[in-house]
Amino acid sequence: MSRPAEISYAGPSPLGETGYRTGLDWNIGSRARARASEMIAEHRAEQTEVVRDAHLRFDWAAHAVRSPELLGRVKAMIGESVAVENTFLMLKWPGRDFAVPWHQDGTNPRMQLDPERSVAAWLAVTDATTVNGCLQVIPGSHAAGYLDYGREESGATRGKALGVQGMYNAPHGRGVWLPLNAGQACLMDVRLLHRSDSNTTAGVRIGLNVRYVAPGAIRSSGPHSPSLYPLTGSDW
Ligand SMILES: O=C(O)CCC(=O)C(=O)O
Repeated sequence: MSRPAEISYAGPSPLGETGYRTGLDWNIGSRARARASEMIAEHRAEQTEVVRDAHLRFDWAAHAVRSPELLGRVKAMIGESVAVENTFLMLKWPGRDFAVPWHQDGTNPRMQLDPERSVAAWLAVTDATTVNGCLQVIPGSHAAGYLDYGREESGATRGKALGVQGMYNAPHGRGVWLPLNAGQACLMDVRLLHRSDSNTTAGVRIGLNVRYVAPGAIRSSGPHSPSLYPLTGSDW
C-alpha cells in the first residue's frame, strides 16, 4: 500500500516543536462524565468500540467540536475558516484487547491532510490514564513528515478496522503518555505519531477523536470526497 500523494510534508508544525498541546479544556469534568455515562448505557449491550461521525449523531459531540478553547486555538493555527473532516468516538471496554498501533492521523490510503491547514484533537470523555488506554505520542515525530506505512504486520488488524495505518518502525522508546481528566483535551499535529494501549481497568475509557481542517487541506486520491462539517468561515 502506498501513500495517495508523493508529498511528505516534512517540516515545522503549527503546534510547535513537540507537535502537541495537552491539558486543554473542552468541557467541565462533571458534564463530560455525564456524557460518558449516557454513551456507556447506550453501547453497553453491544460493547460498541467505535462510533463514526459522532458529531452528526450526538448533540453533545456537535457542541464539543465547537468548544471555545479548542476552536479558538485551532483558528489561531490554521485560520478563521474551520470545518470538521472526521470524528469518531472510541470506547475501550474493560478486559478487551484493543490497542491502537502507532499512526499519523493525516494520512491514509484515501487522503492526505496538509499539516499547515489541519489539526487533530483528542477529547477525554472519561478520565484517560496510562492503565485505561490514554494516548502516547512521540514528541517531534511530525517533523519527518508522513512516514511510509507499507510494512504492516498481522497485529495491525485493529488499526485497519479503524482506518489507521500501523507504523511498526516507529521509535517506540521515545513515547510520552498524555493522561487527561474527563473534560480535558489535547491537540496534535496531524503527522504526530501516536498510539494507545488496551484498557486494563474495570471501567470504560471513552475518547472523541476530531480532525479539523481549513479550506484546501485535503488531498484525496480517487473518487473519495469527504463531506465536511463547516464550523466557522464562509469559504466552504
Ligand atoms: O482513542 C484512542 O485510543 C486512539 C485514538 C487515535 O489514536 C486515533 O483515533 O487517531
